Amino acid sequence: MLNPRTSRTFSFQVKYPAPEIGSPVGFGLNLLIMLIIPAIDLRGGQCVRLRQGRAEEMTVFSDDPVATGLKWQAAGARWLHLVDLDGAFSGSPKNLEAIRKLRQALNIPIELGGGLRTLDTIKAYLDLGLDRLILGTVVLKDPDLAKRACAEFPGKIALGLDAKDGLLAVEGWTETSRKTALEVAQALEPFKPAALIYTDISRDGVKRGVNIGATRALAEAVEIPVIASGGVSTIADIEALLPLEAVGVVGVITGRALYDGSLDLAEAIKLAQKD
Ligand code: AMZ
Repeated sequence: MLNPRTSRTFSFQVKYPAPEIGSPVGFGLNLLIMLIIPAIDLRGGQCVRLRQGRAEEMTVFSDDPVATGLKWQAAGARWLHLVDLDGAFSGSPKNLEAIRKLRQALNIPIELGGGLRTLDTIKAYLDLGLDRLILGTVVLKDPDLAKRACAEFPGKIALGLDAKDGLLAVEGWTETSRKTALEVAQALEPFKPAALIYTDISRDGVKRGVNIGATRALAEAVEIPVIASGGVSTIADIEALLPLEAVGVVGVITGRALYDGSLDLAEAIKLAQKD
């Protein structure tokens, strides 16, 4: 039997791309599917990973974001998570050329965050063909703008809730606020953001395992689909997250583990598509 949360999750997941006939992501019933979403973080046009978001602890994994994106797409990814790190640190979009090229080269949907701080920028990136935009800093610093964006672009705005010791961080994670992910998510829930992307900063880029407890607590407290992020290291982390699909965790973002090979994307996708 489908429970309401599962069907909500399901309709969210099958929206893009149209499921192929015979695919395990077809309109069959009772499938529990979690999206495994590969991440590309851009700095100076290159694919990089930071440790716990610190700009000075950066590893360059590739100078060819399009090749990287095509690789994840070929491995079966159904979404790409893209972060304009220069944008997040500076407060306005950078890396436009790389983002444009990725959008042109890939046919899977792309979500983008980093430096999206005005309605005009949001509109410009949607016009570029990006499928979902992630708002971080403005959610805390200008919640009215975040609410307007959710209302004006239904289904297109995700909230990036990035927590350091339980409190949300903004401005490239260089500033910590006094608010928790839970209270901010509940305050914006009436404006129907498409998803909450919850990152435990202390785990991001250090492969310590996902913060299952905090991710579950957030998903249980709201009706908005939740995507977990930060800490994935091996297939065991994916396995540990799968039960959270029942409470509305619809996906997990992974970066460093894919780049260094400790997680195989195709294998993780296969595991997450089992019914
Ligand atoms: O790694 C970091 N220091 C970092 C990062 N990955 N800082 C911000 N971000 C990401 C957030 C979200 O996707 O996870 O940038 C986006 C938020 O950007 P902004 O400009 O809206 O705060």
